Amino acid sequence: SCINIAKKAAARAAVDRHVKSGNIIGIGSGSTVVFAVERLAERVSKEALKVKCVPTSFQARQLVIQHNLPLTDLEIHPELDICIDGADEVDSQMNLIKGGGGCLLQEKIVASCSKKLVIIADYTKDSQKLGDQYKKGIPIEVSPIAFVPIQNRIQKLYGGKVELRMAVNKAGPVITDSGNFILDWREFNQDINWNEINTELLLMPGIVDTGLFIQMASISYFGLADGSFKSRE
Ligand code: DER
Repeated sequence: SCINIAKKAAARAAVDRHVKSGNIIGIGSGSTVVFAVERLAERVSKEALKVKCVPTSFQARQLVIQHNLPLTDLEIHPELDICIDGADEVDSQMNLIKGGGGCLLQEKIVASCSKKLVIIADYTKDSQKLGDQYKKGIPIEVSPIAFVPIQNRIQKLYGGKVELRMAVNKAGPVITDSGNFILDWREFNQDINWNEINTELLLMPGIVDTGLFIQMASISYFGLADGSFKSRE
């Protein structure tokens, strides 16, 4: 599909331009990073690259293991050279909205330990990942006991709608890899200062982290349906 062609183009550009032998690499979560891990495995076998991978989720860990890539973690390698991850939106200031796949907490932790965060995303007419739409809402990871008071407080303070993310193939809410719930905050008034909001949200007891990655990304690669890509930094 043209979306996968676009994802693959972004993923290959990131891996080919930024990964070198000896790198400790953060592996993001979601569908686009699958193409990055495939390209990484290709390069490791073709060029005998020496790399080690720190996963950002159970999904990412399975991906690394399935591609026979060396696995490590933040206890052994607390400083990474690069983290390659997807995003739901990249705005004009290179701030990210992440968490569409519910992995934002470990993604943000691993990204914060990396010298460089490289974002890969598809840029097709129906993916709408670039620009200041904030259409998909902001995911917020919360402690399960606190989700109702936090829902009420966000709606009261900032407006919009805050919904508990329900699972599809399991009864009840999505439970993250860290055992928390995800709230999706939508329909807020557009022109708010995301940096300020993010700081205020992180001060709320019970909020573990947000899907707002403010000024963390170094460069973003957007793949196009024709297999080409463009980058933003
Ligand atoms: O959950 C996440 O943050 C993922 O990285 C997500 O934002 C990107 O997933 P995709 O590559 O499947 O669009």
